[in-house]
Amino acid sequence: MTERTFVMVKPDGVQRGLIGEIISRFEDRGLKLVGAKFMRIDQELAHDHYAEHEDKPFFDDLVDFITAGPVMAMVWEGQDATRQVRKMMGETDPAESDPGTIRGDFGLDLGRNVIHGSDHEDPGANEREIDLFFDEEELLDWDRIDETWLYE
Ligand code: D4T
Repeated sequence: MTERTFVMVKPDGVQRGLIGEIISRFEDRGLKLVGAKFMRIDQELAHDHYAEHEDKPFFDDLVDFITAGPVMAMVWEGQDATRQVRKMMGETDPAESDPGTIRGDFGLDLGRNVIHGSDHEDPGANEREIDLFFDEEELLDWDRIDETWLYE
């Protein structure tokens, strides 16, 4: 089932020069980039995005971190995209992530986990997050030339 998912290279990933590497992994996999925005998250957006963690002890640090520098917000499209991106990202804690995953290859610390992707176990999270970060006209419908060789 083709779907769209929200992905963001967090401020640590941007500062460490990992945007290109991360985009390459999704492109190589066959996922299609349909939206991208290099931006700074303000307090209001940070609170909306992390609303589910508002009561957690790490919430203030999380907001400080995600607003500390630019992020690369993206929408990727493909078959089972939300779940496949999460698998490619690894576990929330890089220390528990397998080598070969993004967090397993580029992170060591839970509070600096490089990338965010919509939770595939939270129905509607992908659409909710896409709506939070993008206007409809910022998302493009287009065909990758290799699509007939990516899908049966
Ligand atoms: P995000 O949302 O950043 O992609 O991470 P996950 O979806 O993988 O994990 P999450 O929502 O449970 O956590 C959000 C964010 O909070 C940081 N965090 C989390 C933290 O600093 N301390 C903690 O104890 C937890 C659970 C890391 C990711």
